[in-house]
Amino acid sequence: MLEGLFAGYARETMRILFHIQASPFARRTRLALAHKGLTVELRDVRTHPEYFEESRRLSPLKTIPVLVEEDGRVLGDSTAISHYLDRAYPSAPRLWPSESDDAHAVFEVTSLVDVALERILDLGLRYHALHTSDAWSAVKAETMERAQRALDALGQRVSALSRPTIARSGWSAADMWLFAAEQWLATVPQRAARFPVAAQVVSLGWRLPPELSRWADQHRDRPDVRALD
Ligand SMILES: N[C@@H](CCC(=O)N[C@@H](CS)C(=O)NCC(=O)O)C(=O)O
Repeated sequence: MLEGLFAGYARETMRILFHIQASPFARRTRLALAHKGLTVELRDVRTHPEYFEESRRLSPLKTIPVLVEEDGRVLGDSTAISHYLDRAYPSAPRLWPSESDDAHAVFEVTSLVDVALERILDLGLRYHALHTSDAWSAVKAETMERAQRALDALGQRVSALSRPTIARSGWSAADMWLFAAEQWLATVPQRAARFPVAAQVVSLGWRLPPELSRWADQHRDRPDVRALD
């Protein structure tokens, strides 16, 4: 059944992840692979244009990350990759908890992270060329209101925690998603001077709740987190 999910790719012996060093989607996928104890050859599509072309050819999604498994099968989208990894490597620690309370918390947090990131990336990158349109300020206000509401809700969720992780069972996809998002949002202003696209993202006017950074502080020294840089 899994075959239908993958495009064919010449057999490789090493698992490959096409990534972008600063991408929160790629970074959370690297955390997911580390949690599963899986090694991967990293191919940065920003520093190597040939890898960019290859990733575009391999996945119709046209986004990063893209995983190429050891048997050559290809899968894009960080969330799809993480669900696949839990099923393909069931004896390794789970990314997505199965117990109901943990599952509820994890699915809520990951969907809030994605609403915030995707709204901000859509306006800051994909549709920013429309910023001179008469409709821009209304679309931007409505979209950013959604993103900010998601960020604020995440701030409330982590403030209510009595432990460092979202799930009682420990480090999970929710922590990976939230940690990578916090890191990206916290550091994008530093990149704004060098990268116009980062400046566009900053110009949207979102606010990173300080509770999120305090929550992330507890995890910055994890070996898998430190290995990202
Ligand atoms: N839902 C996707 C989103 C991935 C995504 O948007 N990646 C960005 C890099 S941060 C990208 O590839 N952007 C290029 C584009 O959209 O053309 C995932 O979780 O992997």
